[in-house]
Amino acid sequence: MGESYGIMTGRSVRKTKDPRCWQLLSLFLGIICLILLITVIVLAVQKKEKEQTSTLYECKQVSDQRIIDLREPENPPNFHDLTRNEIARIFNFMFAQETLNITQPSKASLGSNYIYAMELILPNKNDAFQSSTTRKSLVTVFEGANPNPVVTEYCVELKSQIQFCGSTRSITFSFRPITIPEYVFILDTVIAEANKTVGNILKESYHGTPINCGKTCLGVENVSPFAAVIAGVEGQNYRGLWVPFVQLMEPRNLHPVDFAVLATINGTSTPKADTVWYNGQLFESLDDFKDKWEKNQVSPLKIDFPKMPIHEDVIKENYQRPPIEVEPDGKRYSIKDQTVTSDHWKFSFGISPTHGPQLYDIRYKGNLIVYELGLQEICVFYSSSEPFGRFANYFDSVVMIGHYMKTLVPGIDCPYHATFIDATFMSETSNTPVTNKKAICVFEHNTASPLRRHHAPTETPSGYFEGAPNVVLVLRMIATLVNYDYIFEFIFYQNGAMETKVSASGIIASSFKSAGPKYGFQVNDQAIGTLHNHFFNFKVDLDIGGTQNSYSTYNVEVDEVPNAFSKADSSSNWFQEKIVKVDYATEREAAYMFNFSNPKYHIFYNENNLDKYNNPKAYRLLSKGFVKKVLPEGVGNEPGSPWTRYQMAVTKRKEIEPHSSSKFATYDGENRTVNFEAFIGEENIKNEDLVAWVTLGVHHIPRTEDLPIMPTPGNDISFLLLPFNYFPEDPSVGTGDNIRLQYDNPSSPLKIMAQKLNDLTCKPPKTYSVEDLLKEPEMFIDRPTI
Ligand SMILES: [Cu+2]
Repeated sequence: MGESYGIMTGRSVRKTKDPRCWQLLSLFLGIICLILLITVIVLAVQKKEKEQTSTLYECKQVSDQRIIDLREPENPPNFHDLTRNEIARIFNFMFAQETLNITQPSKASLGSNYIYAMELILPNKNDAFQSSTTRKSLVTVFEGANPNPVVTEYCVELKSQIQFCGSTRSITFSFRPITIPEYVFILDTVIAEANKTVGNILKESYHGTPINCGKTCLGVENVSPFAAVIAGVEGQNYRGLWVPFVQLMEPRNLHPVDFAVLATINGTSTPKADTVWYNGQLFESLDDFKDKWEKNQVSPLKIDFPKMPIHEDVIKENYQRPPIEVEPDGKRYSIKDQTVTSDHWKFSFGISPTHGPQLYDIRYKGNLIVYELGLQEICVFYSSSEPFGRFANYFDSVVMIGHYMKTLVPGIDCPYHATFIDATFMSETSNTPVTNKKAICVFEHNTASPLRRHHAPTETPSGYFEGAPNVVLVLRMIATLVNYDYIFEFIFYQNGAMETKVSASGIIASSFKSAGPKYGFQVNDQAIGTLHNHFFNFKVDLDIGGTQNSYSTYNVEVDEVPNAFSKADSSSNWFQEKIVKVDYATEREAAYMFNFSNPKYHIFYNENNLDKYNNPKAYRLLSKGFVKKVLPEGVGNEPGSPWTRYQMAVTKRKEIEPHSSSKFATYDGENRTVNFEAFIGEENIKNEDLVAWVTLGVHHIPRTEDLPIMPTPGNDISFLLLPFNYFPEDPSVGTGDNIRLQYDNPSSPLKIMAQKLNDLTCKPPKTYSVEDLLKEPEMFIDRPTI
């Protein structure tokens, strides 16, 4: 039974097993089919993707002639900034001079001898194009440890055996620019004394204290230098600094509290808290303020501590990214040894620690146009009813403009595809060279508007359209000078024109609202944005058709001619315009003050360099930033910037007049280190090597929309250098970016004449600058030190 059962069972099992087996087999085959199907789909998708990606290849550098080599050269060319190696050599050399008794930066104080700055000395122009010129550096040393403290400037020659060159120059100690050890010393002293003497008054008035303050702190911002000549104490080795207090809440500049202390230093003495200002009242000292407060002789001021501003969140959930630019065939320029070369332009660039951006040897298609083009100074004079706003007359070289060319953020400051270049300089706070990463950027930019275009369907024999996109080459750097950010850019157009442009952004300065409507509009609960001006001076050493240049203007004047064609009155006159060429013989004649009544073109040319029609082959200087200075000449700090008196001055180039301003301009009112007015003499300027000193400016009445951070539209000024009868026709007419559509005759098909149509069929290369931003974000903003 068991067996039969077994058999039966077996059979019955076999019988009952068979359908399961088929089921399993079907399932197995089904799975196999499914896997095969999936495999076929995956392969098909992959094939399709492969087909797609095979057409979307990565954009590649087409020309192997382009080189981007950002390494510091071992033997730098003449215009190259001091290299790390050179700065290190100068440090070693200076520290080895035992008689100079130079202190290490970490131990430097006002009373010690320490190196403040190192700057490249440009070779004489006659020697500049020789490769064997010895490089030189100006080394500024503050000699506070000397019995008679002084600032000394040394010339150091960077031969294989480094040595001093030429004579030294001594500058009155009190003329020195603002230095970090001194600045920290002053602020620490003022803050400590104010906290000790009137800390309780400050707490009662402003709901904050300068020390041990938690989240309600008072600090200082926008100090105003106060020179001996303004204080009426000339010859006393005096330096003053108005130190206004603010509530430390973003943006601190816009939380003034109408309390300031005038700190003074005589020689190398300890800073002293001098005059005090509180709520419109002046006091002789902090003690005087305290006494009068306790005697109820002070009108108290109550200001709530501000809250952190919250800006409305305007980012949508389905936010779409803005357009970006790509270089479909790679970079169309090279950079090596701080020299940029494109198909049209070649120039060298650098950063002067004192003066900021500098360009040299600017050539268009091999023609030298400008030997040297550089910022000289930035002046900003404020107006207010309170002393620290009133005396806020800034000469920005006082803080060394070049040192504040900070890291540029890709996608904001420069496009992602830009080439970013480091800047190296010597800092008073370090005995090794300091590098500001990505301080300069170079890029090509398609402005997306025509460089030229014309639509001519009725032209004989062939109707045509012709045009070219306006693609420019740009070099840019941005200086953050305390509250302001100045964007400097040099724009090179394909048609031989170049533009020097400054745009302003950053945070406006302010006075407490009681400063009154005469000086500005109230922009938040406690501040008025104070009226001020911005002036920029540029040196432009033009060499148009050689160094021997002349300056003329083509004035546009009224032309009254007879109208013999009038049937009514044949003796009547017709009025139109005419060109009157005016030549300028001397520097004084050429000092230009803008006048709307006399429109004119400013022309630089070589009198012996004429075209076949006898036109001088010239360049025209066109300013889009001439501004009238309204302050009177010769009073206050005005004589420190005589270049603001002229929209342009043209002088004979002299090696002894390298700059229109100096880092001593803030405090040297007693005896100017650079006297620009003296540059403008009776010297002949016909057939001479000429320099145009160009002043751009704006008057700024702040508005609420300048908060929280000033937008750039409307805050940009520039000047252009434009070829004017220099070339026989637009020299960019043959540019590869040109497009011409043409019918050879009325019945022929339309021809498209273009090098390459710019439809993007390749995948843009990954922009390394984005990767930097993600990998090393701290490169782009200094970590707070406190
Ligand atoms: Cu401004």
